[in-house]
Amino acid sequence: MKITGAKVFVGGPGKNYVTLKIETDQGVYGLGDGTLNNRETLTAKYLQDYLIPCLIGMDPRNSEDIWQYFYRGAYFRRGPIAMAAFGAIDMALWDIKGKLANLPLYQLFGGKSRNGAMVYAHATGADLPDLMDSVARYVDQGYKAVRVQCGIPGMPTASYAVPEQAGSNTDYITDFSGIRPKEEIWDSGRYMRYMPGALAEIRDRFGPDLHILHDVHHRLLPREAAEFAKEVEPVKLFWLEDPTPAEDQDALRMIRQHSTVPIAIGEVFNSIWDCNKLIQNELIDFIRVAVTYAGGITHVKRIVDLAGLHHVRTGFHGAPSHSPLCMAAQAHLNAWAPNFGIQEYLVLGTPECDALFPSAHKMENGLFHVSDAPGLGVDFDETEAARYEYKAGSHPIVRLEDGTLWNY
Ligand code: GCO
Ligand code: MG
Repeated sequence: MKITGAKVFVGGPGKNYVTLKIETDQGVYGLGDGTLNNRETLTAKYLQDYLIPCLIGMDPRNSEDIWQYFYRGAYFRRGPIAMAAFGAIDMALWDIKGKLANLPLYQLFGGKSRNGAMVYAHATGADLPDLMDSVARYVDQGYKAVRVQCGIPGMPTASYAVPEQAGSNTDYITDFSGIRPKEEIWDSGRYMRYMPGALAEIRDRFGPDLHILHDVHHRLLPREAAEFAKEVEPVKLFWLEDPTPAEDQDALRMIRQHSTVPIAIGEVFNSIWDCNKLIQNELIDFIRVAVTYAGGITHVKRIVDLAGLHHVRTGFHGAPSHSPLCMAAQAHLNAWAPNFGIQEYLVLGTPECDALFPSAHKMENGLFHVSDAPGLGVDFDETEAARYEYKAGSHPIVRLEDGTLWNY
């Protein structure tokens, strides 16, 4: 069996999805997601110029060898662009494998370990009452877990992922449009004084059963994060996410020494080498890698297995930047993983997105149910794809009030 061709599409409804389609001499094709948020053309170029020419003629069933060929062959190892490109190929090869076996991917991993995978939604508010309304809307829809992000009084601009104005009813707020980044102003002091009380009020209002998550988005220093984590302990968060920028793996010790709040980290990681110490030293509770950014199913499954040895559960990244293909790859891992924790989930199911990526996967009452279609269980409509074109975007940058650059 041979790979005869591969095409890359960039574009989509409101997002520049990077979609790879690998074709074979047996008529079976595989699909993969290579969307690297706000740097989409780079993965596409890496695929087109360096990887696809080598793929032609390879046996698509040898997904492990192909992964090693590209990872070792790059010489300059890891990095988000290369790993997202390998991720797209790997996902497409697993899709082919599943279609050849006529089995959904979770069956190839070891079958189902649960009936449905718990997801969490994003509640946001310009202020606390606005946030409470947002949480209530998700609770009414049956969500069992909600991430809460709140505007901070006195902060000169809206902080991470919150709207400027109350009543906007949006579940995810970040305007990435344009090459020149938008700027936000951040003040850790105001945040640390306000947010623990806000979280306590949310717990009081919604009771003990709702799983409450919160994303610090890399904004605190390790000592500040330790203080914050200690203070929010009584709220019983499901997790506290990215309290510090996690490239300093040892910094997490400080937080652990002061608090038992569960820590989730890893959405910016792209290999097992970015999180092996965090996992082996049991400094985190949830690993947040995404199948696209971290080199595909082959590599992420290794991370999941390492995590399982150390009581670390999965909490895969699921921001809207991932296409339904990545979300499907994660859904199959979530159905199988003995150490599954939770899945971040933003409503992808707009009519435009469903038309571009038809699938029978479904979310109901806060649980994601993976379909039994062979492979990833998501298709791609090339005619629909022709409607979209690439639109440049950038992540915002963050400064302190005196102008010092900080972490988005
Ligand atoms: C999350 C993330 C996202 C990121 C975004 C960057 O927890 O979902 O923090 O909101 O900011 O994916 O590309
Ligand atoms: Mg996050």
